[in-house]
Amino acid sequence: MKIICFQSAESLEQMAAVTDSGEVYLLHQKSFQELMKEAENKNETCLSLVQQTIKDSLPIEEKLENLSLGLPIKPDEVWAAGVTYMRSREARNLESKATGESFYDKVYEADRPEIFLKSTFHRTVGPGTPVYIRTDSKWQIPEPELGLVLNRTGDIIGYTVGNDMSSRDIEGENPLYLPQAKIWKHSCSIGPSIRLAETVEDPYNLLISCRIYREGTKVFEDHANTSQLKRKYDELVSYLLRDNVVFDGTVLLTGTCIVPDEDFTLLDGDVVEIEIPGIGVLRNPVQIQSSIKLVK
Ligand code: DO4
Ligand code: MG
Repeated sequence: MKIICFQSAESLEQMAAVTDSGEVYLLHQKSFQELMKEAENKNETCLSLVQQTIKDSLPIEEKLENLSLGLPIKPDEVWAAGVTYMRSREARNLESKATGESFYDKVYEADRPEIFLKSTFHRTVGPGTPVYIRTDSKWQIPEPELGLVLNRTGDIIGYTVGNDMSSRDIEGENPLYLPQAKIWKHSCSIGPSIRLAETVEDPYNLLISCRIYREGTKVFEDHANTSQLKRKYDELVSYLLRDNVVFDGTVLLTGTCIVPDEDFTLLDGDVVEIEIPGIGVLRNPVQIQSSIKLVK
């Protein structure tokens, strides 16, 4: 069972549930957080609440592929874990020109994972909306990641697809620049759906694919599997919760295992597709936000 949010004919945001056979049922809740709250108040899971809601109703006639999907959740905060896959460790060492044991080597092996604030609702986009590349970076990539949708006590309520847009030259110059290498307007994309956790058979066996198109030609493609993750999801969540305040609907991205080769950078006009079967394809055009003026 997946939860989506689409734009109705009246241009209103409409929440809906999508069954495994692809039927779409309208939900009365206005947001994913409202669904979580209602389930909690009724002492039920989101899945059982949705199943009861749709059991006596009919699916809509429109097909899922014809709906204009938006952000399935408006998270107050998106957090991200880093260097949770060997591929990420190698890529960070390369971009920072590390010699000897680096901070990246250390954090990959350490008990405490790297966890950082990635985005807020106003910086986050859903499928179809452009992700932006920075005007002051020459080396930028998408980071395809599995996202955990959490409640305020850290339970994993669902899974989504995330794009942790990143600037490799800014982070490579100095790791203290991490917030600038990670956070800017439209630097985070999530969606197209949230798959409810109970309906995911094995979250440690999810295929993640990434494709990048330039002028209609595929210029990059790679795949990874969450089985390659160095850590457990509960472990990442437990560090996020430590001495912190976490909101219902917080998204925690779990790190990337796909990094394009060093001669690749995103360009204005590219299209990024990130796919996790069972959740969907997160597709975003890439844009340089030329209206942003650099402060000299
Ligand atoms: O250390 C920087 C961030 C790494 C990251 O975002 C990732 O591994 O996905
Ligand atoms: Mg990342």
